Amino acid sequence: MGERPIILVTRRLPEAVEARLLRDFDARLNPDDRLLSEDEILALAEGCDGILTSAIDRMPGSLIRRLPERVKIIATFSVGVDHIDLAAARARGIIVTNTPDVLTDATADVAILLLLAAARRLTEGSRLVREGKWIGWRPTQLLGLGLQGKNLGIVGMGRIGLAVARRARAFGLSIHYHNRNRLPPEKEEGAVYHETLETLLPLCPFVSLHCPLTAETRHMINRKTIELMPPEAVLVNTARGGLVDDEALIAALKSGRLFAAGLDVFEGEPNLHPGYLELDNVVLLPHLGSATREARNAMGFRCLYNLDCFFSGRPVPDALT
Ligand code: 8YV
Repeated sequence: MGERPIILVTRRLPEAVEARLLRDFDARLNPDDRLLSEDEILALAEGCDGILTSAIDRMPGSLIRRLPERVKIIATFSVGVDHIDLAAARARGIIVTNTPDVLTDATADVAILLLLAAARRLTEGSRLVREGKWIGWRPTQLLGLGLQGKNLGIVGMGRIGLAVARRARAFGLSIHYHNRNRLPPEKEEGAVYHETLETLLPLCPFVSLHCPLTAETRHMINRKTIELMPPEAVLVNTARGGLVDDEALIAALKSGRLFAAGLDVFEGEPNLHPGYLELDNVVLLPHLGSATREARNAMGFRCLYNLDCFFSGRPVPDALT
């Protein structure tokens, strides 16, 4: 076997994934799992053939343009690629790959988890018990919202949106969706398509976000669009924090205009807007969408498969550039 490709791995990965990396590549690991600065990434990428990165390592054009000539592939341990300037990578002839499919179920599960938790006031109930303030069952205690017979609006009907729709039907929800393009009927399975958010939102007491973060979708949930939602609606976000204008959402949760929200992602995470911490009607998770053993292993192996294909001259399945 010839020289093994040298791969910079920006974050600590599941054990089995790192073992395979060390077996098949000359891998530069990050055992302390320290978040690397752009300058550190540049310095460590010296002499590397590829980078295995993650969604919290920002790769703007200014970084990509300065990467050593030798770097030819960036495999990101995520399905989202808003942290990478794809145009800059394309211009440099660098292949960027992501990890679709393998985290679909895990992320859809968390969307449903948050939907139920927000609708049924998990934060308040859990706090009552943990703080020893629960004095007993009462017929009117912490009443939440039922799902049966209501509409769920799914914004972004890709793999994860579809998986959420499948789960939501089991809870008696009817599906409405907004997507760049309408899906073929066999994929819609009865879901109602809306060309715009403006027609979707007024019909949906529950809304779940599943679209990528782009210049067009940034702050799509804002003061104006929240006003379109029915009174006391519930918003779930497992996609990207930047889709939501935090100030607007916090104001709506505070005033009771929205009943609750379930959030797994935040603009500027891990530094979320402090206003969320003061609210009882929001369920907060630390970006756990894909955090199952199964999904994280599969994401790692998907990155490795892309690297294998690239370095052995085969077509790269998840190439985006
Ligand atoms: C990842 C995600 O766990 O894949 C994505 O886009 O947001 C999460 O599932 C996270 O981004 C780590 O890279």
